[in-house]
Amino acid sequence: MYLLATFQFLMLAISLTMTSVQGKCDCEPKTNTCNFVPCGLPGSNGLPGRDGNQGPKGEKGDQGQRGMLGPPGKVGPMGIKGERGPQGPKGPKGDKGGNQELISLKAEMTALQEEMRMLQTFINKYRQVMILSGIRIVDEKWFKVMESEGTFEEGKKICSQSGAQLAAPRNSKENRALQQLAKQFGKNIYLGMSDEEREGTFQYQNGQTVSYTSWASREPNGERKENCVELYTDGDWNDKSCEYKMLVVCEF
Ligand SMILES: [Ca+2]
Ligand SMILES: [Ca+2]
Repeated sequence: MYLLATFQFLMLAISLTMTSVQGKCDCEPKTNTCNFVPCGLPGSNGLPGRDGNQGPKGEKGDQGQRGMLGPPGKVGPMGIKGERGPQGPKGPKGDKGGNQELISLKAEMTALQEEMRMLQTFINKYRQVMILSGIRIVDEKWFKVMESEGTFEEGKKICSQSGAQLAAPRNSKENRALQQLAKQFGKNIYLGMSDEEREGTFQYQNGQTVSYTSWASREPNGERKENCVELYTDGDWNDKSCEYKMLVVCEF
């Protein structure tokens, strides 16, 4: 027992001595030696460790800077029409026109008078040409010589084909126009009327009773033998047989 205790005491002393020497080791880089225990080469880095646990939530950061202005949006629907605003104040009275306006007005009148003169000249020439062509105008009615000769029935047909009818004066003015045509062409004219349906009662082609007449003295006198009417070159009328050849004049 005594030996064993001595031996353990010695080992403990040695162990304490070596621990003390290692704590004072002074390694030199060039020789990697020390006085008592040689130093080893440094080992390589180990593998990265596992991710740690999630840290606590941080504090709220500061407000960021304002962003750039975005593009304009779509046009919205039209709004409701607003109420009419109050009438504005009356404006100042305008300046009185000068002589220039009067001069301009006179120039326009002069130009207009010249145009009217030229138009009247044109109308006179046109009327002369129409007269020479056998045309007479009374108000809105036109009389035109269509053929130099024709019976009453032939005359009615000729006028009808042109959308017109045999001339039948309704007043002295129209009768005078037909008289001028008869005189111009030197021939009597069959008028658009007859008493064929009812002796003694003359009617226009549309069936209406004649309202204006210009009978010559002692006319009409033909009774059943004379049912048509001719206009003399002096404008007087005579009941006449319908089979003669006379100037054919239509009214439009
Ligand atoms: Ca008769
Ligand atoms: Ca007669």
